[in-house]
Amino acid sequence: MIRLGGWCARRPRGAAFPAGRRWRSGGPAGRGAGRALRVLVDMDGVLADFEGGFLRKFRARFPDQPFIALEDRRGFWLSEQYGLLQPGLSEKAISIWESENFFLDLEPLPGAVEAVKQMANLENTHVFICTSPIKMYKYCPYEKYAWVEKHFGPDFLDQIVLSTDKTVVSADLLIDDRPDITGAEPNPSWEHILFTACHNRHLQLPRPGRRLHSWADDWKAILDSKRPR
Ligand code: DGP
Ligand code: MG
Repeated sequence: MIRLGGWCARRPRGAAFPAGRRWRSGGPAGRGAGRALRVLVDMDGVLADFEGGFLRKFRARFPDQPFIALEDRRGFWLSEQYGLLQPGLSEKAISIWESENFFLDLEPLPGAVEAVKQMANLENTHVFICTSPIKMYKYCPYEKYAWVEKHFGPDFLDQIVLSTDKTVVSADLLIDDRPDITGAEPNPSWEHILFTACHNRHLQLPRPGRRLHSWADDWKAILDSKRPR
């Protein structure tokens, strides 16, 4: 569901933060003291190439099984589409992302790391990586933290929000590849910007839904459209 976001607590960022801690939220300026824009950026399918990483490991582990090429992907749930392809294939698919090093080995999507680092350095902008872990928690949560540290550095670990329900997280924007983001809060504060992925590129968005087609697209204009005039 795509919704326009409302107001949420904001605080200024920048000079008041300690040197070398540029991305850290909070700081001496205090809570709610300013008008910083808060942006939630999803991880799988937006920063990390979940679909590409999955297909590569699925084909390596199950070379004799049918698979779905990225251009034929439809629907958010990979396991559902694989289950329709052949009985038992859904379980094989799930076993891929439940394996050790699956999340850690994901490649960043083109331009993602550079864009989010730039975004986090903008004035009056707070960026959080908001990601839903899988229920099989043996590797996934640890590897998501390790992935962020590897690609963004240790200071960015403070910006991680792990939540299976993103509707209860308040922000101005949520950039996410999942088309239907629902949860306990029927009116999330954020506007959902649908990040284009192989599984959602064919969908017609209900008005006034907006897309970010890739990190080469004008994400700064989307942020600016939400800033107070
Ligand atoms: P997010 O990108 O934050 O919406 O997280 C989505 C999570 O769901 C991510 O860890 C990958 C996982 N996922 C993707 N496809 C499937 C699926 O078909 N079944 C299950 N159980 N999880 C999936
Ligand atoms: Mg995602």
